[in-house]
Amino acid sequence: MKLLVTGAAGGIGTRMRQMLPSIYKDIRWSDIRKPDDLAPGAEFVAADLAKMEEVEKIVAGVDGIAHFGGFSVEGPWDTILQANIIGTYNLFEAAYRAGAKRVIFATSNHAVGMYRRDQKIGVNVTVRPDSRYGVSKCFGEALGAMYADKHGMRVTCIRIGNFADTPIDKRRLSIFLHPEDLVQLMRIGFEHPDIKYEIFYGASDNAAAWWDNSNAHKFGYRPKHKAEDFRAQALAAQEKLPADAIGDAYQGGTFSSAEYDADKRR
Ligand code: 15L
Repeated sequence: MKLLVTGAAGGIGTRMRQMLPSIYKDIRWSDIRKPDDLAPGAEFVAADLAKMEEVEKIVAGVDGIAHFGGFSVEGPWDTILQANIIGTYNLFEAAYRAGAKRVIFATSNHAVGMYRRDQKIGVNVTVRPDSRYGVSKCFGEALGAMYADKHGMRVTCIRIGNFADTPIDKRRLSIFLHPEDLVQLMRIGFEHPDIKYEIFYGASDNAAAWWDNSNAHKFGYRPKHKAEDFRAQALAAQEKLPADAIGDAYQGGTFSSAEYDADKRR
């Protein structure tokens, strides 16, 4: 199986460059610029996701794609439009034309960030994005559904919580995702014979979870890491953060409270 991983220079991509080569032997890495710490001999092809002709080059000959590329936080509309809307469209469309069989789309908790923290949600709820970034992730999930349902691509959307070695504050006790657990979810996306179109929450075994991740469990996901092991240090870090009435009420945290003016306008 030849794989393409986009976003190779980003936080997740950098960690994946350390972890995936022991599992998958033939990986092409891509990003807009070559990472300085690329392993000797690793295959790298640069591409601007907003340019279809460049995306066509990176997908050529691959069987599976993990799409971590794009803009990974809230940003101005044009940045989100180019990197995440046009970029994700180019990625799926080029993958389809090139005959790639499987795509793992790194979506985000911010696709559902306007659910309140006292709500437990599964993968069948209406999306409630908390930002333009979150909207772009909903767009990517919808695009994935279309390529799966109409064109038979096997698509796995992983709504990533917070990718880190430990949960860094109170909110992250609910959404922490250890790198090893992400790799486990990716292996399901690349290898499970029954994947057609699935959404999984990218979360470890978190006692304070806001998400019902039974769909991932149905496909064999057994996370090894637990946010609770770090509760004391996460709460100590939280003490140093400013209170945020809206951000602390909604799942998306500061993504939910930034630019929030609903109460003033109603
Ligand atoms: C995300 O989607 C971002 O890519 C990441 O930088 C974090 O902000 C994360 O969500 C989070 O919600 O903690």
